Amino acid sequence: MSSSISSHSSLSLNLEDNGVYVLEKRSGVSFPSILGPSLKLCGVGLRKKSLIPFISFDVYAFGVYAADEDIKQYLSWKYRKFSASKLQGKKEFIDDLMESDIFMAIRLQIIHGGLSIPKVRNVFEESVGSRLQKFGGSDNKELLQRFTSQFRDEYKIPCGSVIHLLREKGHVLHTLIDGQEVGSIQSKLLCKSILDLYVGEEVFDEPAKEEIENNVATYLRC
Ligand code: DAO
Ligand code: DAO
Repeated sequence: MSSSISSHSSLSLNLEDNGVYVLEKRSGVSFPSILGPSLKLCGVGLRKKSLIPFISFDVYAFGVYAADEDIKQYLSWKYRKFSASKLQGKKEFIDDLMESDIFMAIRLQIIHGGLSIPKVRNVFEESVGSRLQKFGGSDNKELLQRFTSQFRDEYKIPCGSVIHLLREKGHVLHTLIDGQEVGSIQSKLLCKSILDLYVGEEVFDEPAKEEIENNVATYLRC
């Protein structure tokens, strides 16, 4: 994939916020309500990881963002006639959000100290890998490999590190660690698989998903 400059590219590396924050209460992490000129916060949540039954720890807090203009452009014609409560849990609506060419971002802030990259890679071989399989079938080893190989062993993600996963126009997934781009991959399947972890059928944080659905439904109209 060439690194052609899309209309959002220069902005993605300059994700300034507007100074208004939303608190993820359980972790105490706050998220800017706006990222760059077009991304609006849709919801915040917590990613936990269980080690053994009943014992889990918090890995990162996350915020899900979307460009409200894109939501209007791609989803309004089909869904604006439904109330937010009608859209809650509607699978087709979520599928369209995940599959349309809507500029979106996930911002992760690491809470758990001492995550080593090899450990992290193993964990998302499981999480992202299972979604690639779910949506794309068994033949996606190469794509998973391309995604995970962006994260080199020598990278450090101490507590407080901020990671952005940006889905830009054309289903290009850019990954930034503390503001530095570490790679980009053009794949609709990969973008959908990542979003599915936060807004799909079996998510890390169910109340966060409801909040996201609700806000996306609001952005359809205003
Ligand atoms: O610390 O021993 C441990 C367990 C490590 C679990 C790693 C979970 C990583 C989850 C993905 C993080 C993506 C930034
Ligand atoms: O939480 O299991 C999960 C999936 C996380 C999605 C991928 C996050 C990528 C973060 C890379 C940081 C490692 C250097």
